Amino acid sequence: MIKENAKITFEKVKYQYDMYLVTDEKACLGKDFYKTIEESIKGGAKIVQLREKNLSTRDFLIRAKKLKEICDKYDIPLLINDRLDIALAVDAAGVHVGQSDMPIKKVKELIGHNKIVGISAKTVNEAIEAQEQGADYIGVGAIYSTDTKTDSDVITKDTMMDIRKSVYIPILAIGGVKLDNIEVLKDRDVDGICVISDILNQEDCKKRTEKLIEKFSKL
Ligand code: TZP
Ligand code: MG
Repeated sequence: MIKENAKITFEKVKYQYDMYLVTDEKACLGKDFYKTIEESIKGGAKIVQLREKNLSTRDFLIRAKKLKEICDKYDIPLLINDRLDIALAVDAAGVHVGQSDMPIKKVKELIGHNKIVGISAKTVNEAIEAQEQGADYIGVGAIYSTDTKTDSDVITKDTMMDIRKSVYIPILAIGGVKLDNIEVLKDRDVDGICVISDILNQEDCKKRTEKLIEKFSKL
């Protein structure tokens, strides 16, 4: 049993969360969806979450399959937002859930403990509970209000710092994170940034991803 757990831990430590790209076709502003994501991966995105709010199950599956091929080509994990069934169908690296989605414990039971399961949290209690349930990372935000997700409340710096002090698993800043405001994360001791529009909106997504990584690494 110990050996098995050790293997799982070993497999997971290879994952890095510093530059976490979340997809949104609208944010690609008409550019080819797959090429845009691939450019960001070339620029250094270390993990991709396929987040689709308006696709039919059939189209979501097609998109997930294609994106999985791209992620496999670069040997980076693909996570699926919310839809455990889609993640299982394409053998994705894991799932990202929200507070009202399937609880982490249940997701892990179903998908397997060697997969990545992340969750969004806004409070210390949510973060502690996520860690207790076995979350592999926590997305914390919104840092700024964002047109990409208009119903996401902004959290304060104090809340972010309190969450940081309360959990040891990686915490990632999400919501309105941009190249020209990333300094705000200084001292917050976050392990990574989750970005949609500030990457996907760009003409040169590769360069933008590189710049974000460089600036984040110097905070
Ligand atoms: N969860 C909280 S804010 C957000 C999500 C999915 C959207 C982030 O998008 P952007 O464009 O990087 O602000
Ligand atoms: Mg959700």
